[in-house]
Amino acid sequence: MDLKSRIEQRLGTTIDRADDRALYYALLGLVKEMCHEKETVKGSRKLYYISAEFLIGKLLSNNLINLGIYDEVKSILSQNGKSIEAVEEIEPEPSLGNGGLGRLAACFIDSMATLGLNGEGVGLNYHYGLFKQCFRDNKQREEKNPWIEKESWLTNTGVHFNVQFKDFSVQSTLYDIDVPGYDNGVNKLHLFDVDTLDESLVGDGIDFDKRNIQKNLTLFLYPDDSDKAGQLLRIYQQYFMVSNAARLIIKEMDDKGYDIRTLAEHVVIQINDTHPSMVIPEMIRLLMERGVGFDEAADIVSRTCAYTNHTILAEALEKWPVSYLEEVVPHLLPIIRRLDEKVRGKYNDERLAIIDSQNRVHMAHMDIHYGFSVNGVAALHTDILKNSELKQFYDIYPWKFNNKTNGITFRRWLMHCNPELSDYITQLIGGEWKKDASKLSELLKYKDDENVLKRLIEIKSARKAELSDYLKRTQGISIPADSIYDIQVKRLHEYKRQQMNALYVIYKYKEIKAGRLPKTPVTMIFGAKAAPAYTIAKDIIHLILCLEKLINNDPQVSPYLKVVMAENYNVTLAEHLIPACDISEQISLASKEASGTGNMKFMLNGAVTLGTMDGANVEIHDLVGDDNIYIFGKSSNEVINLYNTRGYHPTDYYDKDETITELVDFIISKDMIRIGDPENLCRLYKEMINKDWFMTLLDIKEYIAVKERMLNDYEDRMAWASKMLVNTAKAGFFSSDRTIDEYNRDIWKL
Ligand code: 26V
Repeated sequence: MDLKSRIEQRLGTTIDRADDRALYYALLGLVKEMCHEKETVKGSRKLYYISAEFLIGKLLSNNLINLGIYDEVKSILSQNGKSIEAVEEIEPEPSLGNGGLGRLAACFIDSMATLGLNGEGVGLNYHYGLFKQCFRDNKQREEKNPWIEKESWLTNTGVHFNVQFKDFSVQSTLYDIDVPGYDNGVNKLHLFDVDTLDESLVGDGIDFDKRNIQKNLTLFLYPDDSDKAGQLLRIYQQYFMVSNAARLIIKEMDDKGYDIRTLAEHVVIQINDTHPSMVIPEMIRLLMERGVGFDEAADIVSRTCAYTNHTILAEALEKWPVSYLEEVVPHLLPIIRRLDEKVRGKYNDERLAIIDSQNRVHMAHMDIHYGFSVNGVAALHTDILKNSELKQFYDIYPWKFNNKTNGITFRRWLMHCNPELSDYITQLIGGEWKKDASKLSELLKYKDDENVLKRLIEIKSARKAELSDYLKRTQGISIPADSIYDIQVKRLHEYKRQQMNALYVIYKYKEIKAGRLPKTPVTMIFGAKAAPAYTIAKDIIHLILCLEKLINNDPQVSPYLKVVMAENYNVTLAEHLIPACDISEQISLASKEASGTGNMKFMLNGAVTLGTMDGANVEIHDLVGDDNIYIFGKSSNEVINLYNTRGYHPTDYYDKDETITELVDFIISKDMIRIGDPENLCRLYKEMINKDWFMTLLDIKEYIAVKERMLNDYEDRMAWASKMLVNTAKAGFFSSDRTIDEYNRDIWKL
């Protein structure tokens, strides 16, 4: 049967008579059916990528692309007066991740399937995801984000496990989501759910009884853990995830008739940050239940598990109190204690211990001792792990450490989100880049070709017009399509320094007030969710929203400067923002951003980076060269030194530099207090001059100067377009196909 008939059969009517919702469900069903018709990727060795987050985004269009039927479906719809974009908008976006770490996991499963590797994701099926962000009174409010409908991408597998906690047990159900590779077979994402979940537990906003584990276990990703009940719930979730994962792995070993002692030959477990670390003691425990002795079990598991580190921020490195683990999973404690004793027997160094002197379990330490690989996610990040953060481990296990610079899937982040650019690239250099991204470098021969450069500018302008329409339609926000789009979108965190960008906004506002007008108007776009209990992050959102009100309502300034904080930044919004961007803000304090992956998406779509020498920015700089990126700020070594010597004092900058004093004082100026909440604004002001832990004031002057130079350079349109082209041409290295190929070559060996 042809595609059109298959769609209409599912609709029970003709396409022209169906509404967008009916079309969405028909296509959803069809894609699932086609995935089941496809070959599943097989092999005798299998990778299980365990992750608390899979920020998969909407799946319809991407699956159509990967199945190779996107263009055909699009044209069938349009021949019948329907648009694929309108159908896409019906799909709810699951918010099963926070940011980079979760989105990376999603890119990775796409690449594994595309490369035909036998690797699958394992995680949790959170019904309400992270949260939906709403703005009220210039502040963030959190609401639940339901995404599971009667018909969805989830398939109930009928697989159940019983998971035992201290005082009770719960039953799980495994749901699968198909992951079709681009022009290849289909893998699975496995999401476990608890059978006794009760959605009605959630009251106003995202409040619920954190103690009712049977009913709340898979309601939310990262429930507020600012109190003990929240932290215990995190441990319940983590154990539920890894116990199910370990059971599934053993079941699949059994089904294939493999001896459990050969686990390491047939299985690799990639531990995505420390959230799944309890899989180590849990797997040892399950092996011991099957009669394997402790030492042998520990050895088998050590040859099976590999750990990825995604951050050096101390507060993000998980250390669970022994007493909490006793409350939730007492049966793991004897094993964790023996693992710790083994280490202590070998090394007389407190810094290497698993259980520290304050009776806390260092999850990362357990991963490093009892895993065979430790990797960072960008060259600089891995160097910092080796030379400072984890130096004591690198000294004893140098062979375990390796770098895997992150990547992104070009199917979603170019072919899907920017089809016009994607098609134009194919027109210029052929379509091989879709399977071998390094081929994008062939674009370099057009670096000085005026016709090509003009076309790139046209495509960028079209994306800006589209974004402007989209924001108007979905959020009621107006932005001028003919301005410079300067975009910073990512989780809100002080180290990412959205507050520094806000100080630039203040600077620009004052400049315009003083009559120094930009040649081309500038639109500053922000998007960011703050963790519900992260006070300063929420204060920064408040600051930006107040600046937005002040500036957009000022008739003297708004023709030249617009500020927009887009609500509920998520994958879908990113797909609209990134192709339209001119200036990509990657301004974290050097040494703090492990990699960043937004930086890669922007670059691929022809934005020029304004950034510090941090994370993967360093590698972007190496690739594109000084002329095609704008770098500023202190180096990671200088920053690490400042921390070690306690050498940074914000008052040194605030008191001694008049410009800085004025910018910071503006936060609590009469104009701002009139719009905003004095409590939030004053707290942020004080934080900035007294603490400023992430050194905003250290780099602010250079940041402003370099951004001004960048805006100036934008005026030479041909020179700028050439920078755009070089960025796209050099982005091939950041394909997640390359990253996954390296994981497989060095770690998984599937
Ligand atoms: C977690 C937490 C949790 C407690 C409060 C503060 C805090 C701050 C940061 C984190 C980060 C957790 C790990 C993470 O998401 N890392 C991100 O991983 C991306 C993929 O490798 C990488 O591109 C980002 O640079 C890195 O921040």
